[in-house]
Amino acid sequence: MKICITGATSGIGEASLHLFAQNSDHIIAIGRNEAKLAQLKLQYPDLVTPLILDIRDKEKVTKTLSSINDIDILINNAGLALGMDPAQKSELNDWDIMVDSNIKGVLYTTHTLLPKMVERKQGLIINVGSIAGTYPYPGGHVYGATKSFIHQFSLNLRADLAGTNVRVTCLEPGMVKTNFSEIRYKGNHEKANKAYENIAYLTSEDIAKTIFWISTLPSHININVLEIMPTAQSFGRFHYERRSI
Ligand code: 8X3
Repeated sequence: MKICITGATSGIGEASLHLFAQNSDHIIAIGRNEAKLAQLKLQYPDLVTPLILDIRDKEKVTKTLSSINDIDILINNAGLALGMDPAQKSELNDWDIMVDSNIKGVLYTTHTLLPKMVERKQGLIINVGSIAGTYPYPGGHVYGATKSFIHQFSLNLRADLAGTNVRVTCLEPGMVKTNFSEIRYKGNHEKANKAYENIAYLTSEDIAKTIFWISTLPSHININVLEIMPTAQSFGRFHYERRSI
């Protein structure tokens, strides 16, 4: 099979790449980290095709991917959260970057590759969403909203793809230890590490195994949405402002 993975140079994307490579699948590995892509190519010379690509670059993404006609699985994994301040204190530029990566990047890859999947009457798109797209939390504002978009976009794709044999899954992980927090807290190691302190978090490999499992399902099965959390992560109560009324 031929798998296209965005954000293939770290975290869930990289762990997925390793699993598919161990299965002798061919992988189009998309990322911005040239050195890491070169290392992955060195590790799997016959299986990995590295593409140095920023998924926010509409022209480059559409131009580069339009020449590839035989992708079986597209894993829209690249994305990020920036900042944890409340919306009213956050940076507008961070909002732009999250929208451009988490939403527009997914649109560019999907829009380019989807017609070819429909033509071939086969294909699977796995969009990596997040529990933050369903459950609000302080500081989640635009990050969570971009993942709500991914949730609904995935379901709407399913509606349009009826009868095409092309499948779409939105995979929505909770806390996974990757460089996610390092990026969210903009390099503040202390805050990033604290996020995972004494928590039996999910690992990239846990999610990669789930992605791989979805890819092995027979073509008559479509997982629409799959939410997955560490057992140690759960829900909180509502916040109430108490004052004399
Ligand atoms: C991130 C999940 O729980 O860290 O996608 O907000 S969580």
